[in-house]
Amino acid sequence: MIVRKLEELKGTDAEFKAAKGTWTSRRMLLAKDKMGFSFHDTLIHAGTETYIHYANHLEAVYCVGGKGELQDLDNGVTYPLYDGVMYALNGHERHYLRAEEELRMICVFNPPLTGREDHDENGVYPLLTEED
Ligand code: 9YT
Repeated sequence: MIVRKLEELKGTDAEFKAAKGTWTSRRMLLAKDKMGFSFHDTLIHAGTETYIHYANHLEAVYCVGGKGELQDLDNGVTYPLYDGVMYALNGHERHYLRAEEELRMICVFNPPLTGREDHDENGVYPLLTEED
């Protein structure tokens, strides 16, 4: 069994801040844990906009705090985000995340992240494995 506490991840490599500064991901389970998915507690910082395209991953996200919106660029629909809203990117949809107030998002990725991934200029995470 694996038990981890958010307070213990703070200040370690598992607390990953995006180069663009719009989000911070506390990566609680990673590829090395051999669960088949990774599990993150992510903060999308207030007043930011992030363009994302997970071309190589599936992601489900559950908002547990804050206020913002998700814009699906593939169908043009914008969804409000607040505590209790879940979305799953089952079609690699290009999207924007906008945070009016800091959003707290619980995320899972398949395949699992290794912990070093950040968005490139196209909003994509590279497909890394533990061997990379
Ligand atoms: C919800 C979302 O995609 N936020 C960007 C960061 C990502 N979830 C991560 O790496 O934790």
